[in-house]
Amino acid sequence: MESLLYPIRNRFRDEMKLDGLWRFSFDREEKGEGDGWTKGLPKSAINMPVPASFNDFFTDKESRDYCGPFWYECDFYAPEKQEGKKTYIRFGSVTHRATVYVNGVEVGSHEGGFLPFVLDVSEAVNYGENNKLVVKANNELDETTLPCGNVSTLKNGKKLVKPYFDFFNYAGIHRSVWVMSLKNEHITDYDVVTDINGDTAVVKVKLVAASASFKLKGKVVLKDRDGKVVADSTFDMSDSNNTDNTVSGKCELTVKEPVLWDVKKPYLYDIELSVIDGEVIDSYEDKIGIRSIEIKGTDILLNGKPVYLKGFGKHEDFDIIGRGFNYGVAKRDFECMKWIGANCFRTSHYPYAEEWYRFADEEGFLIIDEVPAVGMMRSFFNFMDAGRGAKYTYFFETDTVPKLKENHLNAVREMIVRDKNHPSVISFSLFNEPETISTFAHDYFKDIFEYARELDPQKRPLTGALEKTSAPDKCQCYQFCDFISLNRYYGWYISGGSELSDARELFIEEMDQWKALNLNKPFVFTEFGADTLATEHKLPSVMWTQEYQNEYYDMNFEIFDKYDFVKGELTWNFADFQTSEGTFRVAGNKKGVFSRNRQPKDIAFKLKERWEK
Ligand code: EVA
Repeated sequence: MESLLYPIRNRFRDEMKLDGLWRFSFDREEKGEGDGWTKGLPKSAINMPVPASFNDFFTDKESRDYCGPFWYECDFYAPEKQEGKKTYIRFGSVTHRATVYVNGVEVGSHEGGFLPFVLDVSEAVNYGENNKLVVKANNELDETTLPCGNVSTLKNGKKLVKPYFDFFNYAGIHRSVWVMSLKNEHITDYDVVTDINGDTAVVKVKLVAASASFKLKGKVVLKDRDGKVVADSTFDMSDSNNTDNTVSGKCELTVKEPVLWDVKKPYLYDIELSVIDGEVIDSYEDKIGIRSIEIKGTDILLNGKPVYLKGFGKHEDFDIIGRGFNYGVAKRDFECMKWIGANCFRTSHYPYAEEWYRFADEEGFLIIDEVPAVGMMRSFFNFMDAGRGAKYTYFFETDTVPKLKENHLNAVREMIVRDKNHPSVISFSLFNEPETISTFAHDYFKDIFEYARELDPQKRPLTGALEKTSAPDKCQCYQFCDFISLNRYYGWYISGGSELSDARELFIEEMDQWKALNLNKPFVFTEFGADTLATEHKLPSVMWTQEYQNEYYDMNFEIFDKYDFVKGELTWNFADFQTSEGTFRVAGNKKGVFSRNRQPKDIAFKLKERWEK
């Protein structure tokens, strides 16, 4: 795998963002290749902003709901001085898959729409000239893709994507694109693990470089916020990994009286990593936090102290730009989360743009980082079917499973490699609401969890979000989780409105069953919420009004507070968001505590009061 390190610029490294206005064509007849689009798009191509989803720019349904292949193109200049070095193109994400061409030469492809990929284009680039970059993307879903879904064909022949999940299937180049120039021998990765012992911390670093030479030395320097060196080490890079032509080395740095990274007190150290062959030949700079995260009994311990998670399940979702990353939106979201007294969010239902994690490191937020394993149940409304006790076909019992699992393992690997060094990331979530009651599901997830455990150098707690069918007496997968994550809608999908008192009893019944299992693990509510129209008020309340959202939350809080093993509440959702259309969605999902344009509903003030206590 190529290096997933976030691009930076320094004495040895160059990067250029290709964000801006690209050219774009739908490929309705799937004739792009035949017509030579790999060398450049036809004159009829239109303008398209990057990063963004293409969907909501259009004023016609056919374009918004387009399903199939679509193409992007831009030009970039490769300076002569970069010749002889390595040139890479790095995509933050292309949803859901992409094949990339430089000057007509295919340079690689990637499956999965929520994680970065990096392609070596050194041989395809013309230095001292303009180069044509073409991307063929595709947004179709099936039961092997992450997330899962399928494609149906209308009587008029048009394809329509059918997600098995409750968010709009936005597509496009959603995150920044970079051209990077690196030296032939360069740093490809590093891991950092911090052990805290009284007033000393040991920072263990593993450094990996693309090189065939065992003579390289590695060097790590750690500086505090004022730029003062607090520890450094020089070491041999003598471990080789022949399968990917890298060498690596390790060191341990002792930091006396470290300032720990903590919630809302996010102290970050500068880390400078170098490789030396007589002289420094490459270096990489980043920021790290010294902190510990562990589960002890029913507690989640951050730096040895219990922490209660308060916050949200979110989406990357905004007006017009869809799922495209935008710093302004992220900034507003962090300001809203700070204002309300939250300390945590789950990247439901996919890993977000890397800038979110860098932001959270700086702002002192905790992240449950989720892989795009959503829709692993053959039901479009699993959140409702579950409440009705509907029966599912076993999802993990078909011949599509090996491919699905391969995609799932790949996404887990890419997510952990990308996000492992962020102090903000306190857990990896490996699924959202799959079928978990069959032995097939058990065997499937056993392997997924084992793989993630082995990969994460920090051995963070692992979890997965369970819906109602994954009941205490039926679920075969909760034991893989270090803390149990429940998505529950008592009072919404189950006994809503005037039946709220029944919902309360049913909720208690289920919680008592979990309690009786004596799992000695923390429980976190990773979803609970009620659809609420920001325009609606009614006394007495009915469902969908702001008054009902308040009553619903009051009932849920009463239950959470009753069970001392409940160690977190992440509401569904931070903000209203776009979904597929249907009789159950009023131009989207309205369970937001904030509206889609990030203004508070009444419930926001109740949460603020509770969370600030
Ligand atoms: C809901 N319920 O019904 C949410 C979905 C979410 O948006 C779930 O995990 O159980 C899902 O995706 O509003």
